[in-house]
This record gives sequence, C-alpha cells and structure tokens, in this order.
Amino acid sequence: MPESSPHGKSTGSSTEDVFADTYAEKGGPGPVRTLVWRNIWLMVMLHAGALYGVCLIPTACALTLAWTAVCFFFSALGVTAGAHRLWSHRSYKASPALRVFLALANSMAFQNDIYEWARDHRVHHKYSETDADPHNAKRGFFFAHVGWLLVRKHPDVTEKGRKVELSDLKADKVVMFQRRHYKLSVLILCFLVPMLVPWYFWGESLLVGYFLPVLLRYTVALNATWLVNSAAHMWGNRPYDHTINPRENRIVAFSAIGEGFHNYHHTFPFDYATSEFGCRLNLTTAFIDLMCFLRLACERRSASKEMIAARVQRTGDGSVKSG
Ligand code: ST9
Ligand code: ZN
Ligand code: ZN
Repeated sequence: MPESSPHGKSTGSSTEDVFADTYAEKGGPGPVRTLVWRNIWLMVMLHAGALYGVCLIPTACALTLAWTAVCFFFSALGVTAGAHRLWSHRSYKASPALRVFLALANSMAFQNDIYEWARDHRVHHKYSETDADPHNAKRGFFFAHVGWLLVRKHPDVTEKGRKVELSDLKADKVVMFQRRHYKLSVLILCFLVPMLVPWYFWGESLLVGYFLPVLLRYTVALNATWLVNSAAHMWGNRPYDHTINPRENRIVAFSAIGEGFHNYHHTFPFDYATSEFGCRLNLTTAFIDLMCFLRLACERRSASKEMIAARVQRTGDGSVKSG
C-alpha cells in the first residue's frame, strides 16, 4: 500500500509542498502540511476497490464471506491484543508462541510494523492533542481519521518522539524480526493468504478473493481503527476524566473489537481490558482471557475498583457509565 521503505516507513520520494500555514503559537511560519501524493492516491484506490468489493458480495459464496470475517478478526487481534495492549502498553505478558501469532496477525493488518505502530502510539498517549501527537484530534476529524497518513509528520512528533522509551521494543526479537521482514510478511499475510485460500479450498474466483477478503476486509479494519482516533476523541461521555478529549464510544468499541472505551483507556492506559466492563463489547479482552486460561499469557494489569471510583469522583463528568 502506501509509500514505504524496507523498514515499512515512508521514503519521501513523491511529495510536494502544497501549502504551508503558520503556527501563531509557535511564533513563526513553518510547514504544516506536506501532502504525500502517493499515499493519497493509494488510499483513494483502496477505498474504490473496497466499494467494488461491496458490489461483489452477492456473487461470493458463503464460505468466502465467512473467511472475510475470519481475516478481519485475526488482523484486528494483531492490532488490539498485539500492537496496542501488548506491545504499546505492556498491559499483560505473552509467551513466545503467542507473540509470534500476534506478529503474524499484525502483518495481516498492514498498519505499519509493530515497532512503528507502538512508537507512534506511545507518542500519542504522552503528547495527546498537541502537535507532537501523530493524529492530533485538535486538527479535526479528517486529520485524526486518515489525513495524518497522507501528510508528512509535524516536526514535533519526531522531536518529542525521540524522548519516548522504546528499549523494550528494540529488545523484543519478534518485534524486530517482523520489522526487518515487514514488506514480505504483508505481501504473504495481508494479500496472498486471504486471496488464495478461498480459491484453493473451495474454488472461489481470484477476483472475489482479491476484492473481499483482501481489499474490503483491509479497508473496513483500517476505518474501524481510525475511528478510535477520530470519533472516540470527539463523541461520547467522559466518566473518568472530563479534562481530556478521549471519549467512551460504544459504536467504536463494537467495530474495533473493544477499543472504544477511550476515556477509560487514556485514564488507565496500563489496564489490559481498556475498560472496567471486562468482555462486554470487548472481544479483545475475551481473547486475552482465553490466552491466560491456556497459559499462553499472564500478568494482566488492571485498575482496581477503588482506584476507578476515586478517579470518577475526582475528575469524572458525572455521566452514567455504560459498558
Ligand atoms: C495505519 C496505522 O492505519 C493506524 C494506527 C492507528 C492507531 C490507533 C490507536 C488507537 C488505539 C488502538 C485501537 C486499535 C483498534 C484496532 C481495530 C481493528 C479493527 N517518534 O513516519 P515517517 C522519525 S497504517 C520518534 O516516515 P514522515 C523516525 O526517525 C496504514 N521518531 O515520517 C522515522 O524513521 P524510522 C498503512 C519518529 O516522513 C522518521 O521520523 N500505512 C516518530 O513524516 C520518518 O518517519 C500507511 O498508510 C515518532 N513517533 O512520513 C503508511 N515518527 O521509522 C503511511 C517518525 O526509520 N505512513 N519518527 O525510525 C507514511 O507513509 C509516513 O509515515 C507518513 C509520514 C507519510 C504518514
Ligand atoms: Zn487516543
Ligand atoms: Zn493506547
């Protein structure tokens, strides 16, 4: 998909300075938006392909539709249980076998490699709603949703990001292996496997295999993820901390398999469930619990009931909590 180097990052070969704003509060002019035309073009093509995939749904066999849902679920887990709750927040511990599974699922999700994803996400938590936040929601819904992937990063992201602790990620062999082989792993797991399985096992056409389990599934998963940055930073109540922007948004929680309880998550980022309501609307928490039951994970961290109650009392907006 978008422009990337062997490390899965952008190379900057096809950019164009289109316009520059000024940041009055920074006391001087500076480039704010350098559009990355290649990313814009690829995102437009991807979404057009996903729309065509929707048109193909009536022609697909039931097994292909089920397979598309399976691919969505596994790739989502690679982001939620993997890049987010395990590698960005270290909210539980995972065995090597589970870490390998989550890294493979993460490559299927094609949302940048785990190292880059977790680096940006730690910066997002530390400098939330400032220029150093990669998807600063103060720059509007579109920027927080997808716009941030279509422009060069604000200089503050890189500058402040350098101060963020990443030694645990550098020491994680699974993370660094995935980063080294990211492009190949994405080609195989995001594109080839989802497309070829329906063709090989039940004779689905390659056309449907490409547009449904690959393009449509990928596009839906991307938008479900981006809604956490956009919708869940704008709409919903703030029962835990009314001084921050992130909100509790049940629609986002549903579509992002448990990641929409965002006011709770920004208040207690170490909590493996990202919510005080356990598995409710939260398939990721159910998955991590299952992994602990199977002894593939352990040491889940949670906020205590007392800690939550005290925080609600001190900084909550007084709204009713809903899990
Ligand atoms: C995608 C990611 O969609 C989505 C993430 C969403 C996060 C959501 C979080 C919400 C909670 C969890 C919810 C999960 C829900 C899941 C539900 C699932 C159903 N710190 O980036 P570069 C430095 S990806 C420190 O190229 P540019 C660093 O030296 C979609 N330093 O910046 C770096 O080099 P290296 C597919 C940093 O040139 C260098 O700068 N992928 C940091 O401004 C250059 O970095 C795409 O679309 C930092 N934070 O380019 C790819 N950042 O890496 C799009 C950078 O070697 N990306 N540095 O160390 C790009 O093309 C480019 O990144 C760019 C910016 C054009 C956007
Ligand atoms: Zn957030
Ligand atoms: Zn987080």
